[in-house]
Amino acid sequence: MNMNSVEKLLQAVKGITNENYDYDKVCEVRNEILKDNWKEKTLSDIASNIGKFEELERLLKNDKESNEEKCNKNVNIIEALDKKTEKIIGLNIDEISYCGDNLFLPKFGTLYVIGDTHGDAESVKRIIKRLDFSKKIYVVFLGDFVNNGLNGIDNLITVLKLEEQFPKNVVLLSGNHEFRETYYTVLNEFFITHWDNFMKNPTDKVPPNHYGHIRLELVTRFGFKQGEYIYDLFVKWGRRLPYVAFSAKGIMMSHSIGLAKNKNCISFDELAKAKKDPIDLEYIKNRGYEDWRKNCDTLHARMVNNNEITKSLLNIFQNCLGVNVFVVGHRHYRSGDIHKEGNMIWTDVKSQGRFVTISSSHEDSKDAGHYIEHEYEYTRSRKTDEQRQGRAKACYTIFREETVDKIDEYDNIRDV
Ligand SMILES: [Mn+2]
Repeated sequence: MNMNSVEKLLQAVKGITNENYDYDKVCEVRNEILKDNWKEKTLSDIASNIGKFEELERLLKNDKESNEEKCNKNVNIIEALDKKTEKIIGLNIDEISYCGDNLFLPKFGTLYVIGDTHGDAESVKRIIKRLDFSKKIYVVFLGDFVNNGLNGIDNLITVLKLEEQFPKNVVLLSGNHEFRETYYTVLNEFFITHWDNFMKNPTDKVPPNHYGHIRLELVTRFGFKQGEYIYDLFVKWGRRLPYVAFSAKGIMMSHSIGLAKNKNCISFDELAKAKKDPIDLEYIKNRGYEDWRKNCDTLHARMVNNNEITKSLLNIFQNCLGVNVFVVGHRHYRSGDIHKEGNMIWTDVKSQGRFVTISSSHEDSKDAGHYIEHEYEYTRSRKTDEQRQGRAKACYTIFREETVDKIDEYDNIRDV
């Protein structure tokens, strides 16, 4: 968005409070701004972005080839695991193995898990600087690479380049943001959800200019046609990504954890096929992202969107798959909390436990925008409420031992 547009929006929203908030007025300005920004740009307009356009196009296309190659060749791992009683701890592999929508990591080597980064390329680069690829390490990103933060394009380029450079060490999982969203939901999030959140908990930052969306970002930086072309590549890439990683150390890593209603067991095979489920694909295509996120009861939809992780849900995964500890993203404002049991009412926050929620975007990063600050602040502002206590800061996790049976605040959690 250029300065002129930002100024126009600021003018329009100036003086708006909870009492006189007028959605139609904001929409009117929104439409004017979009009209200005979304007209076809000439090549000279996008000259400064042309290197990035080509780079992102190449990375998203290359990943297609390598992903298709990687998957499907290890299906026998899943058959063997589903038959074993010890499950994941008994897995004996010496390299990353992709099986359908799952992937498996060896027991030996240090494992780094990075949570939601939401367009925050700066925080991602800060973490990458601390990784020593001359040692045997594995790096797992838990998805949600774009939206809300301000630099989704650079964030995608950064993680895709890292994966390209170190394919034997780096894995990218999908979250609930690696999907096609209609302009309706994009704008709804941009102008309504964030605005409402801001009004409930105002800070000195101006909200509409401090949230990004990858579809708007691509169109604004590359022009409408080129932006939509990359968006299409991005959406296809998101659908191909695996979404659950298991380490033979005994760790399960995923954007969130969930099961369809009335389900009380799970297998590696079901997890491996969930993103190819035609019902899931049709639902998102016909009903749209928002409806899919809230109402679709497929395994995949629940696995990446669920916000209610309970003790009994974790017990199902522990008993059926042999997982000891769980690392998830998605719940940004609970970042850094380690739970002994795993419970939506969050009464069991401990310094040691089997379940941790991590978000890896630092609120002071220039690419983080206003979103993450707001998310973390939500937890901190409720320090008097026992159920709302927690670290609520950007972090990632490290697991060094061959077998992991708990997560420890001091051994495993690092600040970004
Ligand atoms: Mn998420």
